[in-house]
Parts: sequence; C-alpha cells; structure tokens
Amino acid sequence: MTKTALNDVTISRAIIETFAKKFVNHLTSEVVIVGAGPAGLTAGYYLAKAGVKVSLFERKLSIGGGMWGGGMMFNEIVVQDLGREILDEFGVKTEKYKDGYYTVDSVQAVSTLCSKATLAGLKVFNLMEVEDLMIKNDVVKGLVINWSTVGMAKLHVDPMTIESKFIIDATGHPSEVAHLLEKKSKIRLATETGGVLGERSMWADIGEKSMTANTKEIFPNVYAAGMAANAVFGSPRMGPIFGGMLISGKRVAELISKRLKAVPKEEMITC
Ligand code: 48F
Repeated sequence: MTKTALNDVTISRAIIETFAKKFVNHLTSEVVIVGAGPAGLTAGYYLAKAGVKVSLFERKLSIGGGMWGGGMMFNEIVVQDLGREILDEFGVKTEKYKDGYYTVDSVQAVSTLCSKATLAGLKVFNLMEVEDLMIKNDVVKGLVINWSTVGMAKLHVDPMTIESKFIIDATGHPSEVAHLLEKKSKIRLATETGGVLGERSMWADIGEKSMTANTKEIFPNVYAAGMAANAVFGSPRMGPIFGGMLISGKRVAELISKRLKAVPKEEMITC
C-alpha cells in the first residue's frame, strides 16, 4: 500500500498519457490486423513473436470474436489434429474426444490466445473499427479508423488514419476489408470474378480444408485470413470447429514475415 493518498487525476493522467503514447507509436505499423477473432489473434501472436511491429483493431469491447460462444452457446469448441498442435504451442489444454477430434474449453482458448499474443508484443486497440482504407494511386497505404461508438451512435465524426505495410482482413464472415476494397475503390481482388465470392453454406470438412489455400494475398499487401478468407474465395463455413482459424492465422503470419524479411525497415514509412 502507498503511504500517500491516491490522487484521482493522477489515475486519469496515467491512462491518457500511456494510451496516447501507445496509440501514437502505432500510427505506423508493419502489419495491421483487422478483427480479434481466433484467426486475427493467432496471426498477431506469431507476427509479434517474430519481432514484427503489429497492431490489431477490434470493433467490439471484447476480443475473441466467435470463439467465446463455442457451438450454439455451449462453450466448448472442437479442433482437429493440426489445430491441436497449435493450441499445444499456446499451452491450451485439449481433450481427445475420438481420433481426429479434440474438445477445448472456449474460455480457456480465447483468454490464452489473448494473453500470449499481447505478452508477445501484439498491441490491441479494441472499441475501434476500420471503416475505410487509405489508397493512393491504387496502392493500399493504410486504414481509416474511428471509435466504434461513433458508428453505433450514427454521429458525424471524421475518422483518422493509420499506415501499414501489410494489412490482414481477419473480420470473419463479413470480410469487411475485402468488401471495402471491392465496393469503395472498385479494385479487382485476386478471385475468379475480381469480387468477394461470398461464403457457402455449412460443410465443416471442405470449409476447414479450403481455408489454408484461401489464406493469401487478395490485393497487393492485403491478406485474408480465417473465415474472411473463405468468404472472399467462396468456400463453405464450418461451424464450431476452429482448427482452420488457428492454422490460417499462423499461415498468414508466416507469409507476411517472409515478405517483411525481404523489405528493409526504412522502407516501411509509406506516406
Ligand atoms: O468472427 P471472428 O471470430 O473471425 P475468425 O477469426 O473466426 C471465425 C469463427 O469465430 C467462427 C467460425 C468458426 O470456425 O466460423 O465464426 O475468422 O472475428 C472477427 C472479428 O472481427 C471484428 C469482429 O467484431 C470480430 O470480433 N470486426 C469485423 N469487422 C471489423 C472488425 C471492422 N471493420 N473493424 C474492426 N473489427
């Protein structure tokens, strides 16, 4: 216990100054992840662990996306062998149900992913949403962000901009970054039609199997991961099996880390 009485304004100042420093420091990142579901958090963990300057913007107060709720609010999830190997790396306890199927307490899974990712150096900005991209001469330079509450209250408040060499669309089913690219900037994505193909109805086996191949660059320096990747490339959803999300998050981190190694750090400032 401190001997002096706590000063209320010092508490406020500590929060504001520390947050401002963190935020200003991440106005430029090497990688920005949009969405803190399992795919985004896993990507953030592996990127941060590789020494990459990475930040994540999440619209909601809570991070973890669709993982908390398990299947239909039964808070257990299922992973297959490869997903279990990744959870082992995180130290999450899995229980064998039968060959190829493992169950996991979803609360333990999400809280561990969050903890390990932030401890590795991922900076998470929750309650902020990505509402647009910064594009100059058809080159993506960064993202346009605002407080989620501005959107919720339908206030007319202008957003601000952050810059990043690489962007990951980990927004889940709505694949919001890909839609922004397609609709607002009339940009052709790396799909058959040049647009977002849209997710197909539930088929766990194919949904999970196609996710690795779908985790890729959809426009120069913009990658899709997790359910957003299946939505962009027209593959099925898979319901409460989460191995694909973890594998996709790890894969996108590996793809981008490899490219970053080829780009000198001083070329990171793009604007
Ligand atoms: O939906 P979400 O969990 O995506 P994911 O990581 O995992 C999908 C599974 O949860 C599940 C599934 C199981 O296999 O199919 O659905 O691919 O997390 C996406 C996060 O992105 C946030 C959203 O609030 C959620 O937490 N998000 C979406 N759009 C934006 C955003 C945006 N424009 N700005 C900031 N955050």
